Amino acid sequence: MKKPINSEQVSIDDSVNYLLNNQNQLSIETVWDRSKQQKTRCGFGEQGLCCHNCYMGPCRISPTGKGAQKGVCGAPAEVIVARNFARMVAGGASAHSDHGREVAKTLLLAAQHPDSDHSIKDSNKLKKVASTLGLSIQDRAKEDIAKEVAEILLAEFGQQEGELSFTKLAPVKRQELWRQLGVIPRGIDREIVEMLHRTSVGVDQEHQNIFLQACRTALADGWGGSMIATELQDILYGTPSPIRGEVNLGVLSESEVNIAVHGHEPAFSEMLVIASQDKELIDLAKKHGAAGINLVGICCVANEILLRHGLPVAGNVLQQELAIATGAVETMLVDVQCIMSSLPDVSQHYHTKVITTSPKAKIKGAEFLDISENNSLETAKKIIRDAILNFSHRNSVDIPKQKMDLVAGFSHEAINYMLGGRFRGSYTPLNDNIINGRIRGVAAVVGCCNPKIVHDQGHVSLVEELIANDILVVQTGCSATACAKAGFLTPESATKYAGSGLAEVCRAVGMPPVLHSGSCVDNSRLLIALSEMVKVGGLGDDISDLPVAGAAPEWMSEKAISIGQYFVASGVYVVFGIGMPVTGSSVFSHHIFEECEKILGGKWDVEEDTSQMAAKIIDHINHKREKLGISKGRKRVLYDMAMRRELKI
Ligand code: NFS
Repeated sequence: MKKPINSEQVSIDDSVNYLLNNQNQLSIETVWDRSKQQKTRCGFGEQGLCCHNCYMGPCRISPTGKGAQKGVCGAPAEVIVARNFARMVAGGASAHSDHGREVAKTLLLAAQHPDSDHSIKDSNKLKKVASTLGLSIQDRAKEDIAKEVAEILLAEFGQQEGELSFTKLAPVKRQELWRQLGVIPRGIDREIVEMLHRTSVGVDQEHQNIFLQACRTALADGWGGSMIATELQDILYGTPSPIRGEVNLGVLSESEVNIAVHGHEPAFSEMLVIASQDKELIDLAKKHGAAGINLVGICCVANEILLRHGLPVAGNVLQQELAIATGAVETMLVDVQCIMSSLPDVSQHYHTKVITTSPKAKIKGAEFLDISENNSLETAKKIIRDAILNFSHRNSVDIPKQKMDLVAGFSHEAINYMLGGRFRGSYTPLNDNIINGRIRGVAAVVGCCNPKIVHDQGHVSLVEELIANDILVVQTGCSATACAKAGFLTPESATKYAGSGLAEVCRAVGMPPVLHSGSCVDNSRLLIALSEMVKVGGLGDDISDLPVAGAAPEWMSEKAISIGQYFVASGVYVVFGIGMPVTGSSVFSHHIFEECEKILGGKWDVEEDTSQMAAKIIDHINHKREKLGISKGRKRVLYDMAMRRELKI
């Protein structure tokens, strides 16, 4: 049943509600206004039944069975739905992977030009990645190793045959299954191109076969493009470890020059971090009446600079326009992905300058600044200088007071270290606590926000219920930001919100019950963590044996579909909120919601009600525990409305 959207309440975050009330008076259009203007969504599109892959159409299939049941080419509903779904996977995989490609190019630059602005920060991680690739590391300069690592991984984008190197990190049984099914990815670009080819008119016409290539494409993302992005970013900028930070629009400063970075690629943000600490620039800011320079982040790039530098996060994807509407942002820098075309329009009402730094993403009304790789630090300094000069152009400033403390930085290395200590770092204590039942299981709650439902509520209410049921939650992306704002990402929240078993473990280790592992490409960290859990032993011999699940309660992006698909193909039960554009075909829905579990050990599910979603995850985890023989009769604690605290941020 569809939940009604409360027109009064668009968010559980009071900073959002506060600014929306204010900006309404200024008649600024936001994502919620535009969402409302769309009125009822196209039912064919919502269920995946519209095909515009050729111009004999667009064709649409009647879900009631009364109208056309085939496209002009003869494609039935399940083929049309499968093709549309697979193209979303390809779109998402391309976004993460093109990001990964840029990181690999930056690593190559850092290796070949140690005097450039980019350098190798984490030699240990470099050696680890090099050994995964089978390279000898003895007596070699780090630049030499990095050059070879970058060249090998860059070649994997265009590789035609073979297997992507990082797939070796998966449990052996999983690799064998992938080989047997013919879904082990050969080359990253190759799988995406083949997916697009096979879903163009008149090619692959069997929904199961389309789904398998969608698995291979998604695996090329999770164990390829995204993992390359994550691993090489760690080499260049440091592997995250627990770090304190602050979140929500209240991190914007009334007295300082505010510069917001928004998007996904951390290369240039890292330059801004260095530049923002430049004494000359801080002095210049003071000369112009500001108390200092405040660099904040929005969306996934915020998670990158939070995890590595503890810099504040101003908000998640639906808060990008509102950051400008505070009147306190001198400059907003955007690169790629999740950036709304409306930002320059909103900025017209204020003094904010919107600058796009990627030649791949020009935006009408935004200034485009070409960041040449060789002088990016100088460019970063220039941007900050301009922002300082813009400080005096502020009109009225209205920053909501909401902000919250958090601890982030739980890379899989950090989890290893935290649980097992420096000398015997391992996942054994986590597995032990799952086996002894203190921790019931692990859930990854990730993904976007979507104005179709109350902002942040899906993430927060789901996670609240999961941790109350002793499920350790790992998070990335906008979902992590939502839960951070709700206060779940502090060690103290274990006592407040977690069930007694999980709370006990968290208190012993000093960790929150909700672990922030980074941006969306960092979901690849979770794949490695799951593989480590299998390798440690005691919980089966494949990812599909683990008592774990994945969820994206407020998803909207193609990237989320690709992430979901690579988790399913890796053996995980994945449940999405809002709805999924596959429900128009009962045949394809049955395949991905039921049948595929027999093939892959993982499957998709969709559930709009977050309490039901929590119930499904808990039931699934209990079922896996039973199969492992570690259930000890644990039942789900029903979490009724009386037990639920008022969900407010
Ligand atoms: Ni990922 Fe969604 Fe975007 Fe990041 Fe946020 S919307 S799928 S979380 S910022 S990519």
